[in-house]
Amino acid sequence: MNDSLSYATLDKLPASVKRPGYDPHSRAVGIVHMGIGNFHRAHQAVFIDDLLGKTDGDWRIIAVSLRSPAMRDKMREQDYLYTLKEKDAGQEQLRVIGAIDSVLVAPENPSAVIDALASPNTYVVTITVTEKGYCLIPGSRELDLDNPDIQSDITRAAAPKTLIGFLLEASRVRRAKDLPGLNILSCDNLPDNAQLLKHGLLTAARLQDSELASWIETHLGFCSTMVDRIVPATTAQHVDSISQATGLSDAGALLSETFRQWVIEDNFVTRSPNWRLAGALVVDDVAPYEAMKLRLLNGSHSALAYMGHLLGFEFIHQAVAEPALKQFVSNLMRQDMVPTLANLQDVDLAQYCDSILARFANTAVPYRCQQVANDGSQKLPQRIIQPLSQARAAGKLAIGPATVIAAWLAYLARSCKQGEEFSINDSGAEKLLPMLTRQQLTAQFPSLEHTQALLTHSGLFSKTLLDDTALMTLIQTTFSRIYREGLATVLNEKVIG
Ligand code: CS2
Repeated sequence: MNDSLSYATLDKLPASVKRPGYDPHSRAVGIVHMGIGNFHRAHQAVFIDDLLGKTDGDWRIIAVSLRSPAMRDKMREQDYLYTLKEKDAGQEQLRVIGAIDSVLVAPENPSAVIDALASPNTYVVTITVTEKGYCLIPGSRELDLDNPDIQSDITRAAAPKTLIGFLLEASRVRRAKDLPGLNILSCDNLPDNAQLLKHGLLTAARLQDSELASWIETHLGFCSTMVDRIVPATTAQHVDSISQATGLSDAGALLSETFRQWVIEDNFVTRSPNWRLAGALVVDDVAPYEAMKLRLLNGSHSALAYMGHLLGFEFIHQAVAEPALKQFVSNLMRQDMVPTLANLQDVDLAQYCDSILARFANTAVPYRCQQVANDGSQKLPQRIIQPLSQARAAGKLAIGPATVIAAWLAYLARSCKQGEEFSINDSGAEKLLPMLTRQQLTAQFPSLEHTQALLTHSGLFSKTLLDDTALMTLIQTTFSRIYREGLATVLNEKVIG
């Protein structure tokens, strides 16, 4: 039985494994991260780990789990150290990350989370709570006041439950103690992520106390950011093979690709780490970077997820190895998405598209189609529907994005098909499933009327799009053909030849 990774065993690591380039004990906390998952541990924590190795500064992280204790339980025994394996076809590096000081579990001890956020030593809050953690209505992007957790947080019926609730309470304490504000860096895959958070937070604050709302407006610096790194869910096998390679057992081990990117909007109101030194790009306007990444990378990822699943593939790298699907995604990026994007001087979009296809093909980071397919109703608006809408407004047919919507509907319908059932992990799409019961999957399914009813009920489509007969007919005929003849036939006809 191997020793476990911890401060006491760091010296036993083979020389090839990179260790923190600083003494973690000598650095205090300056950042609170909301929503600890694999993505945070392989992204923001790695940038901070690099920064700590390059310069002095108290920028270690207290990370918060808003739900389960699982991550804390895994990491606590090993002093919150963990090994990250960064790998692609050409390179591989194992490194131990020391940036995380500790993990708090919000439901167990909400006041510890508020104390951390309201500490005079905290200057920065970074956030990865996924799209649904913002508690917004996907179509309108307004705060979902029907969400029971949001209702509880606004009425202060119990300890905070949501990101919004914790930020409200922390702001109340900071204001009462006359402490400086915070830099809030939103790192989820949403356009204008920090502005969406600000809007939701102010909506909640105004319903509580208008003076608190004014304090938030003037004291919190909302920095939108674009984050990029492919980090799959870890399996026991990954953990075992990394532990074997380091010779130390490590329950927190994880995998990522070698690529990583962080573009941060300069809206700071208080002290910040030197993000540039950490390897991030600091810009005045992050929106064009975010649109580029959401539409080209995430839009293609979602396309591969639904279409790959329909073709029977488990992983994204398998889906992108299918020539017709690769061609479809390449066309989707170049023909449909690129024309909707602003020009960025420092980015060559053709190269960017090529690099995305190469990154998806990386077999060292096996990413499940189902992982991307989850929460489609939260993801599709910014990845597919916004560019679709823009293309229609410019008079283009937008076959690519329309096909992705048709594939999403076919994926939902298939989950209800006898003998092929699988579960849909998307509370927004679950409300569509009663419209796809076996009785409804008749020989005429899916009619134009039925397709339009599904899209209307999803709440994701504007009236303009729903009234757009050419678009609705295109989605319905593609949906129907995928459902009846199979995606392989449709793809081969449309894309090849
Ligand atoms: C993926 C993203 O699961 C998903 O929805 O599209 O997590 C993707 O891997 C990252 O955004 C890459 O930066």
